[in-house]
Amino acid sequence: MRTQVAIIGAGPAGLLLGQLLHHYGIDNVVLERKSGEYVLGRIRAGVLEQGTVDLLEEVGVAARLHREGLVHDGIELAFGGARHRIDMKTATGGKTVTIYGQTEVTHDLMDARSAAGRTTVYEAADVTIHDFDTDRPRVRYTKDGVAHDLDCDFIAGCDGFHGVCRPSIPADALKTFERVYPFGWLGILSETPPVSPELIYANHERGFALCSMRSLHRSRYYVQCSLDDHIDQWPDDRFWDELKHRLDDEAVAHLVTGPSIEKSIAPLRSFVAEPMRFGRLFLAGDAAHIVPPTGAKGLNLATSDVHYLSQALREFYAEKSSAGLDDYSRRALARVWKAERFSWWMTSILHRFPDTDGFSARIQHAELDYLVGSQAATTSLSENYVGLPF
Ligand code: RFL
Ligand code: PHB
Repeated sequence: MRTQVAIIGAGPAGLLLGQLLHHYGIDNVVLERKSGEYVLGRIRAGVLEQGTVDLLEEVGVAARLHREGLVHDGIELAFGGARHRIDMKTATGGKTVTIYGQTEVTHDLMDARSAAGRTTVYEAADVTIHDFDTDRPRVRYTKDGVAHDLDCDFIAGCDGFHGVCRPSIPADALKTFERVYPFGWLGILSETPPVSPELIYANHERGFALCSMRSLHRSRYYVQCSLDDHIDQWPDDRFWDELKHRLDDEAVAHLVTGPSIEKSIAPLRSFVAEPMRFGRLFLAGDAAHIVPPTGAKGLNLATSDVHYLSQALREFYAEKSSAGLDDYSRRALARVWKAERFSWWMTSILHRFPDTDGFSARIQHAELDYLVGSQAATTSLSENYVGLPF
């Protein structure tokens, strides 16, 4: 088989890149290790920046998002027993975020890809990438026990943090930067109405908590937990009790509890690999960088990466210019590092760290108090949360 761009990974980065390239008339094949159902079963992001929504619109996959997504104008910060609203729409001159699950985005992109008639190989095993330091890269994989070769012009490594593309780059050609946080997030999904119309980010002496949602009848809640915790130690009752401890009285009075339909623990990490290109291999999304989820930036960064990459590939095919490809890593990383900074900062002001003492707890409170009291600080938080321009 031959294609112009071989895309490894059918997460949001790979599928959106495939759709953008299709839109520009560039042939592409997506290879995914798991089944389509497995990919759709992963409960992950929920907050889409305006730029992400715009890009989905550009490729014609935003109809259901506009029908079912919830537009949020702000968030609430809870600390010291009270809640404070951050009016992001006013602070940013009209920008908002949309609550629409990553699962739904993936679903819509899968449907669009089938409709476009582009090839996706699910359950592609043993994917390996070759000769990407030449003009004739090649991908090998096995499907149903049969080995296949895919020749291509470029390889897009959209295969997430644990994928095969980044580790295939010679170690001395990559520089990596990492912070591993000493806690995780325990998350549950439940068929209950959200406790409040907007997301609540809570700083509490027992640890961080987040009240999010997927719709008006489906809630997503998180509590900071220990890295040693196992979900078996967290029956639903214990989860709801812990969440109530970390919320203000009014939220507790409104909280509707119910059985969890999904429960998982995610570790928190910051990670960046530089550069995001080696020869004709380009990394995008979690394959190149990870942010802790506190800033709701992971999926949105995957989106901005593939926006830059699709533009560069379009320029290459339409104008025979490599300028965009040569500038891809620099351009993407400039935005990545700003989101890394924001996500690290949100994590640091909202969580309880093992060395959080009276001094650092008061510094956190002072920072949160300043955030809700100063227009300048509110604007800074808001413009990062709704998403910096592409
Ligand atoms: P993905 O989604 O991991 O997709 C990579 C795909 O590659 C496949 N793959 C391979 N395929 C073939 N061969 C191989 N050798 C392969 N190895 C891997 C995988 O099976 C997979 O299908 O990466 P992508 O596309 O870069 O997308 C990134 C996002 O998924 C991620 O950044 C976000 O989910 C992060 N995130 C959030 N981001 C936001 O923007 N807003 C949020 O509100 C938000 N909340 C979250 C989050 C992530 C979370 N977890 C679980 C880490 C909340 C949580 C709890
Ligand atoms: C989510 O709804 O899963 C979610 C929302 C906001 C975040 C992280 C996760 O910051």
